Amino acid sequence: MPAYNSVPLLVSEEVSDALASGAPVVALESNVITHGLPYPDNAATARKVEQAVRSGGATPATICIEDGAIRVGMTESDIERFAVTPGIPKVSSRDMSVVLAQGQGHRGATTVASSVVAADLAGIPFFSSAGIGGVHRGAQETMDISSDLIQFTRSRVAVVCAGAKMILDLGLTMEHLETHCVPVVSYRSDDFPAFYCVTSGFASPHRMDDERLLARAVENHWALGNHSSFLITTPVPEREAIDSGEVDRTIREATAAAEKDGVSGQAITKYLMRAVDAATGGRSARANTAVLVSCAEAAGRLAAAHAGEVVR
Ligand code: PSU
Ligand code: MN
Repeated sequence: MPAYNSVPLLVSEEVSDALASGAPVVALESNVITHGLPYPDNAATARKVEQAVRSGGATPATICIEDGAIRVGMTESDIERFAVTPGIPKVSSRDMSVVLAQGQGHRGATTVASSVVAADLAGIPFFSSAGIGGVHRGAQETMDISSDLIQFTRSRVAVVCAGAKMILDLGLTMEHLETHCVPVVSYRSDDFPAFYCVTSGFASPHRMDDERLLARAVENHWALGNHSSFLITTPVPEREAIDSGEVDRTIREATAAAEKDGVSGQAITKYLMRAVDAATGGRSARANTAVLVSCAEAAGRLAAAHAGEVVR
């Protein structure tokens, strides 16, 4: 086997101290900063999400790529820089090698897939995101399936999320996860959620309410020899939720408009989300923050339970 150069991994002092002492850490993506809400709400939200991880009992580690290195644990000023700089590319797992090689002056905002790659490399067992990528509506024709789902079959990370957005085909997304042996457990809920909708209309394959048992299930998955992810869903609090019927109609209209405007591939998520935000008068943008915060808080709590349960 030829030896490969290792990828520069710049782990912040706080995160590296936490990892060295076996304290819980939750990895976070940066694509949500650059491709989610507009400035300054994106920066404010990223700070709230980090705070939510802390109130759950863990250390946040927001991930990005900058100057040829993977940064694990962005500082306040890193977050601000990413939030204000236009045009930072969305970097999913297949793009990482290229952006890292480009080096100085190149930045990348990590998706769920690439953040999970980085978390696995850094030895961080938990990651939190509001919504994972999934199988797109019409994927039978377009073959648009998020790399997030594929990366879950390769990285050993527990992923906490509120399911995926209604803009996706959630039935097919769940089928895909099942086919690829990715466990799905809903924490304190019976249903697979749909981002800012409490339910997708699909029952979850498993429900667990006890964090310690959930931590054991995660460890069992890895002890069984699986080098893959473990999906944990948690729904947005009811008072912040949005009615799924309302969103569904908007998405259908926006999907048709996107096709007419020739928007597809990597750009489709942002396009559809902006359409939903406009149709709900900004209510979905607020709900978006609520979902990120509630997932991060649950992830902090679950990572803390996991760290207490597992001695490596
Ligand atoms: N889902 C959301 N908001 C997002 C994304 C997904 O509700 O911003 C982002 C995440 O970074 C996710 C990525 O990992 O989009 C998936 O993109 P694609 O479908 O192109 O793989
Ligand atoms: Mn895609």
